[in-house]
Amino acid sequence: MSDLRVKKPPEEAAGLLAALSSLEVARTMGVARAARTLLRLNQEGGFDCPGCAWPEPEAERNLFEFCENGVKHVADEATPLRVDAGFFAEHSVAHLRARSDEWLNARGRLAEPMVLDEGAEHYEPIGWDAAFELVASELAKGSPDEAVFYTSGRTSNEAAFLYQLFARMLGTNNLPDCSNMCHESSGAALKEVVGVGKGTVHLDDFEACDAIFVVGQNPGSNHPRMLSALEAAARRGCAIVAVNPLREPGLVRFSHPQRYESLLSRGTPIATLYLQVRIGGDAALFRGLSKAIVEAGAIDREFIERHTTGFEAFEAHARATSWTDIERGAGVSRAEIAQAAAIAMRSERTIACWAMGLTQHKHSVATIQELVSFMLLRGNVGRPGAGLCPVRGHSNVQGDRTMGIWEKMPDAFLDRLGAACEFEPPRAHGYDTVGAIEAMRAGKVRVFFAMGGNFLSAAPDTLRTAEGLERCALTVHVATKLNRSHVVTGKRALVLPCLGRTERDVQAGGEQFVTVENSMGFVSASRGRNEPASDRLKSEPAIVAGLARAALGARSSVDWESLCGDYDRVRDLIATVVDGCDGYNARVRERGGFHLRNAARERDFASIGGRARFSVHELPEIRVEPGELLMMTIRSHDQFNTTVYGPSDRYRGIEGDRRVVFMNERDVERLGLRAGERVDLVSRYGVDGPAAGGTSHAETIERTVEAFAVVPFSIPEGCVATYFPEANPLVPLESRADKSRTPTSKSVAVRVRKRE
Ligand SMILES: Nc1nc2c(c(=O)[nH]1)N[C@H]1C(S)=C(S)[C@@H](COP(=O)(O)OP(=O)(O)OC[C@H]3O[C@@H](n4cnc5c(=O)[nH]c(N)nc54)[C@H](O)[C@@H]3O)O[C@H]1N2
Ligand SMILES: Nc1nc2c(c(=O)[nH]1)N[C@H]1C(S)=C(S)[C@@H](COP(=O)(O)OP(=O)(O)OC[C@H]3O[C@@H](n4cnc5c(=O)[nH]c(N)nc54)[C@H](O)[C@@H]3O)O[C@H]1N2
Ligand SMILES: [Mo]
Repeated sequence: MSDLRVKKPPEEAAGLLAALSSLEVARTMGVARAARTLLRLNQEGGFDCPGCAWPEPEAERNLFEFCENGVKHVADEATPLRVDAGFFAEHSVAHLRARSDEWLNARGRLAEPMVLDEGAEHYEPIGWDAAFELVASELAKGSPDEAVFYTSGRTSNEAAFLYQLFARMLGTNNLPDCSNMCHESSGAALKEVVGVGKGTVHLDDFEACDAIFVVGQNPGSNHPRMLSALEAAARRGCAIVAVNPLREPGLVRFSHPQRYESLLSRGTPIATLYLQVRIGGDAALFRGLSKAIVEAGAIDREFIERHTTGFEAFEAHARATSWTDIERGAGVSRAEIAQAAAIAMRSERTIACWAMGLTQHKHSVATIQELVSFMLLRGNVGRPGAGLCPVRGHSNVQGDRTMGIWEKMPDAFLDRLGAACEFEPPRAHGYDTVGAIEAMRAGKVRVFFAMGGNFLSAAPDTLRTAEGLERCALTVHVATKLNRSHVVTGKRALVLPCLGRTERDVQAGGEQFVTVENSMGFVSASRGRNEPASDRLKSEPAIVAGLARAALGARSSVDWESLCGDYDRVRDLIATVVDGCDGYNARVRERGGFHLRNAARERDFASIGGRARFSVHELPEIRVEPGELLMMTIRSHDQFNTTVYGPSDRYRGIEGDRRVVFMNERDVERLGLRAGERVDLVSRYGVDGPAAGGTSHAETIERTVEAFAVVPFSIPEGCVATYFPEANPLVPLESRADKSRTPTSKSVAVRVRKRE
């Protein structure tokens, strides 16, 4: 039946196992090809890792500037297998739908453009021009706002810029992206209180800090190269505080997989202090830390007076919050909070890092602002060795935003775009991800177009999102690998295969490179050298250009052909439109790239009236009904978002099966369950109800996933964890974060139902 094996989680991350595991992946690519490819990974003149957005060192790069998981992402793209017309002739769409995400991905690289006609059972080959004509004719049947243009975060700056230009020339701001499900809460929170929606630290700040808070993040699996920075910091005595409901081995101990001595030793302890908060307990925790700091008078008064506003109200509010409320909300004791506060007060320079554990809750924006207030108290913004560090996910998700992929870009950007390209951009805000799904469900979307990604599996509420996609007249996916979104389609569908990061991109003007921006605002070039997976692939910029020519025709004053013939011309246009990008072409060619200016990093808060803001929030009431547990959906070590490489989660001791639910032992016992028992998980959510649970509403929808195995784990009582995307059918479309509208994938109220 099941191959599930549960082992004791290892005591440390990386080390010998990681080194061996990445070699195994390289073997599947062929050793020579693997070696050639990997030697160019994250090197100057090479390509940017298609995995996460953690930066490469600017000064000295190692010969091997990549991690075990980066190798997997590269190998996944550089696979020798192909999905071509023959494959689709053999497998009907119905047959493909019945296969797992893992199986679909493992078939290989998409090799030629394919079309699924209305009523057809198989995809069939189609020429590029016919494909562009098909999209153009469908677009022409409706208003521009009946089209949606989604972006995933692997898209280069050049492709992203052209793509948003095309959408806006067509007449819509319907530009949802994966960021809507990811760090949207960070952007929304930071913009309000420090004026810039991005992080304020650079990599070298990690060499100068005294304390690092790693909150709601699992770098061992998702940003493995960050562990090198944490390890180096730990070795020189920097204190590291981990805040996470799960005890993640990567935050406990790490041995560097590329250092010989650490292959033999037990590795470096990482977390000085590990606070196992309850899910959503971070706001209360940071309030507690702030309370301890103001009560001790350990604040940076000069910074507060010169650079901030709202301190008095915040201070009074923090003092007035009772320790009982803080302890209950956070799920950690006052004594533990005092230990963390002592670390914060001893530290002159503190960095706070965070990821999805903070962003995917109903109260995420307020929680991140609570964290910012804690940082402002001691002047930890805009000073060397200190700062705010939202750690981005996809390798270019931050760059895509900078280039204008957003449903609500500010008018200043639209003004410059319109002036440079001689048109009047639409001003009404477009759909974000959740808004797009609602519009599809309401029959308001004719064409859904995705530049990368796997919308169906990434989005919340899988079944209801599928119903939305199926109501579209045409769904189009520009992709490298086959995924579920290609087989749950509109009335007609196109799959358009594109070049990957690792591949040579030759256009009319010769060989091209693209640019990307990492999590720390550093922009650099990426140049693939591998032979393209097939001679029928186009680059993403060429696909946008082809589509724009077909759909806009004489309406567009932009010379698309010339732009995509030489990406330098796209970059010249970027330089005139995008803030901070003047001299773009020259600057990406100098010394490996350049940092975009971040005003908050310079303590310039002019955009929000000259001062950073302390904010006052009520602590969230995290309500679950009796009998409900709060569920977070997380990534395993062996996946990249919806791309599942295998059924293993080595650091958490899971092998052979991903349909598991991690539970506290006392909950297992209380509910009369046994380890390994299969249960169904049910979420019930009233439309307009509270994020966590709530069954008191008129219209309640019950959602179920079946046969998840119970795994007792080190997690607070009342909290459970499952894997994304298997548990996405449980995430209610209507449950989203205040202000950022991010689906609350880390707090879903569920019930455990025994199986007969
Ligand atoms: N190998 C690999 N690398 C990746 C990805 C991948 O799938 N695979 N995905 C990329 C992308 S797009 C992203 S956004 C990042 C994601 O990187 P992460 O944010 O690290 O990813 P998640 O697995 O979603 O993990 C969130 C962590 O938050 C914790 N958590 C959950 N709820 C709470 C909470 O309420 N409070 C606190 N303090 N912690 C909580 C979980 O226990 C878990 O450790 O990684 C990127 N890098
Ligand atoms: N329940 C739950 N849901 C979540 C999350 C969660 O933690 N829990 N996390 C959310 C987050 S943080 C994110 S970022 C989203 C991710 O959402 P997406 O970005 O939509 O999903 P990915 O799985 O990253 O997309 C993978 C697909 O991208 C395509 N691809 C890969 N490389 C390229 C390329 O170079 N070009 C093109 N055109 N296509 C390419 C491949 O076909 C592959 O199948 O999911 C979100 N959904
Ligand atoms: Mo993400």
